[in-house]
Amino acid sequence: MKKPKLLFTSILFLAGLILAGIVYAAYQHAGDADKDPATFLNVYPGKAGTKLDNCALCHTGGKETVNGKTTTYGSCQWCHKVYGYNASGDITSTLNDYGKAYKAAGRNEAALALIESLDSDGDGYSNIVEINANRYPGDSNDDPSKVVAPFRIYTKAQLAAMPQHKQFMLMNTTKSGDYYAEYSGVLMEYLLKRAGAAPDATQISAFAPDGYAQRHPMVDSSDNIGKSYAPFVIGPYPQATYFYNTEADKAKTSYGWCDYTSPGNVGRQNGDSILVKNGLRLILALKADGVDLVPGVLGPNNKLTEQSEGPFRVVSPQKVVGPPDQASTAGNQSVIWPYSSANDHNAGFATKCTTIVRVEPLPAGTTDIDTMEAGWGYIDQGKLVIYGALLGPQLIFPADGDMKVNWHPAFFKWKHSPGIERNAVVSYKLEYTKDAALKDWTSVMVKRDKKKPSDHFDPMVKDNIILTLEPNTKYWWRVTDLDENGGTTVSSIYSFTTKDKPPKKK
Ligand SMILES: [Ca+2]
Ligand SMILES: [Ca+2]
Ligand SMILES: [Ca+2]
Repeated sequence: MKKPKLLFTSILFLAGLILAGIVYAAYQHAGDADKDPATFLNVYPGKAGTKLDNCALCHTGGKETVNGKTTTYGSCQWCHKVYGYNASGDITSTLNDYGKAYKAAGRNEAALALIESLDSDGDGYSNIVEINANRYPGDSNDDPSKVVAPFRIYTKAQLAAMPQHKQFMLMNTTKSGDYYAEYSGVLMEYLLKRAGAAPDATQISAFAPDGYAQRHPMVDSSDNIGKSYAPFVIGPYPQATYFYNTEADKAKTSYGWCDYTSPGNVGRQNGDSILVKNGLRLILALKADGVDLVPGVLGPNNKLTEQSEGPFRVVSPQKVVGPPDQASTAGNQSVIWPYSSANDHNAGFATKCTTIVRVEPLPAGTTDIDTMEAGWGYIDQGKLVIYGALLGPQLIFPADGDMKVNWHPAFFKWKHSPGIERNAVVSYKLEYTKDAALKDWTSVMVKRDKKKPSDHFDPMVKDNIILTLEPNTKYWWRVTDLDENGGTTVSSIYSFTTKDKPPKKK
């Protein structure tokens, strides 16, 4: 699919703020919110599809503490909380310092030029320097000195080769119509482990190229309910009950709201328990009812067409088990299962056309990948990016803090990142420095030598390298890998000190 020119313009910015529904609200919006991203792209056409072409350019995330637990929200969710789906809140309170400067300068193309020389977020880099470097001018934690966070890329074939989990389940929407289906794919918990997600990661966010984003805490908690609820990654959801009623059945009544045509419905009766091997889980679905998910296609109104949700969709079961409820927009609510905002509309948390999974928090000194990389092209190519808190190569020798290390020759050894097969590494970059400020690195590229796969000194076989250093000197070192899909991760930084020169023999 070709990316429509104005796609991001019309969808990403302030996505979903204006509409009344929760389900897929981020896929659609209207009115004033379209104006500002168009203005930005008129002045900076080269920024279309970059990470700056997003709500986060002008809007901030936020934190909320409830019962002593602080939850952090991305810019989309924060706007939803503060501004509300009915636009009743104060939108200006969600603006970051760049957004405020733009508003104060007149909120037009001239305003953007006027504020170029300012350093709105006070991080030491002017707005235009940050924009040129694809760094957020309204986020002091993002600046041109940051490097792109570690990432892995998975192809559909690789995902399909992982253990597949099947679950027959209800997809309860707010207003689009409900259905039962058997979704199958990779457990998100398993996928993150395979990608080498850091053990201290707290949550992930799933992104679609139209700007829809949904966060998922790694573990559930008792206060993960109500307005701030988000489906969790690790462990099973409650066993579900099958709800059937002829009144709800689209095939039986003119005002029915649930599609019971999936083959998995056959033989089930109202009130039956739905048994799922290994339990209902948060999955990255590849198939529904055994058929590959239809890759995302935008309709004429810039919304995903009804049936397109693939090639990958994060699918979240209900945490609060309940029946399919009537659409919120239906006039007739005198039905067996009327709409209730208290019901778990799990389909609304299930990110259609997921191309990016961010593992949070981002490691210190890193910044978001550029979303253009993982945009609509990734839908067409069937690729998924996982980035953020991923473990890189594991350094072995010299160990951190080692003293009296041989320098002539110096021997380095490491192990491939736990997020990758050893033979999927294309090259390593080993860097070392004497600079305690960790700025002036010397790098050595280490490539697989296919002609000499058994060479003792081939670091692709041994994951090691031998260099000559200086005596009695403190060094720092790190290793960055590059995998066959173009993904890259970096190790921790270790330090060591070389031994003295031996005394001269007489
Ligand atoms: Ca700045
Ligand atoms: Ca900045
Ligand atoms: Ca419903």
